[in-house]
Amino acid sequence: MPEALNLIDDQRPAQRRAALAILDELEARSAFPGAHRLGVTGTPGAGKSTLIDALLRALRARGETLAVLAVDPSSRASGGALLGDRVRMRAAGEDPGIFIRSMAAREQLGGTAAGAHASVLILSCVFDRVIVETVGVGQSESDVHSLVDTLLLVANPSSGDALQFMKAGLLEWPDVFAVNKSDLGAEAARTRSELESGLAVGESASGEWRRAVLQVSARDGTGLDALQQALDAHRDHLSTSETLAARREAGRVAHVLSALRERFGSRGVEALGGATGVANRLRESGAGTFSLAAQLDAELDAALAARS
Ligand SMILES: Nc1nc2c(ncn2[C@@H]2O[C@H](COP(=O)(O)OP(=O)(O)O)[C@@H](O)[C@H]2O)c(=O)[nH]1
Ligand SMILES: [Mg+2]
Repeated sequence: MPEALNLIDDQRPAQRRAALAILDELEARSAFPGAHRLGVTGTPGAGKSTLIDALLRALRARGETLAVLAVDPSSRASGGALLGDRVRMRAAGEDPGIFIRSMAAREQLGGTAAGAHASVLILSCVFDRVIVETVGVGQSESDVHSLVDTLLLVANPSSGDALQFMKAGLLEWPDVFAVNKSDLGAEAARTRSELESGLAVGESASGEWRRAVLQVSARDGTGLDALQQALDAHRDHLSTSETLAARREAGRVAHVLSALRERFGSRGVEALGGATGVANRLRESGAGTFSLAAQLDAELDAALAARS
């Protein structure tokens, strides 16, 4: 597993081509719907890692195998927060049914999105559920949304948090909301109703899935059963309504777009006809996401070279 994940970091041309071929193959062959891809986002300190640890224990006890990809936007694979995540996710222990890996986001989410996208693909071929933990900092919400089937937002029990999400326009992305640390008292209930009223405004955008705000405590286990049920219910909702395939497809397009945008800016993306153009190319070429991204990259390179 670590070898497969390392392959995608290898930038040498031959290795890169081999990696792309492997990823396309995995993508083409992986069972649908396959692993549940769950994103967990929220402000630093909201309790994402602690909550994931609690979920790992509960889901593992049900017989599931799980992988966690912790994406840290502030560091380039330095120690700090990532080490903290390891410490807080103790459930792993020596259990081969649980795999935890950290990656630095500057090179990944919103940076080289390919890394996160490829990692999720590889892990979802092996584990029943893949959990992506990422700090919520504006833009990354839509990035992580395009990586996963279900996005969980973990909030602190504080009005400040709720307000900040609303101001930043972040409420449109998550599918399930959890106000954590309800063991700390009444503030959690207030934050919950604030979030609920914020959601009511954007309700139509979320289609038929009714987004719920749950109150949980990763520390004492309050609300964790309900949270698990909500996460599974969302996944079931997606699978039965056929929106899962559409969401995965949109995720592939988003991956190609962010890879291109990173190198060529939005101008480059426009030259290819924007999101619609890329979606059409994906459909018409029948190519895998990873090799198509590389191919379009080369096309834009050639176009630029021809112009200069
Ligand atoms: N009281 C209380 N503290 C919590 C709870 N969940 C997490 N914490 C604490 O909040 C701090 C941040 O938790 P962490 O999981 O690292 O947050 P992350 O940055 O969102 O991953 C730690 O000190 C945790 O022990 C909870 O349910 N109740
Ligand atoms: Mg964390």
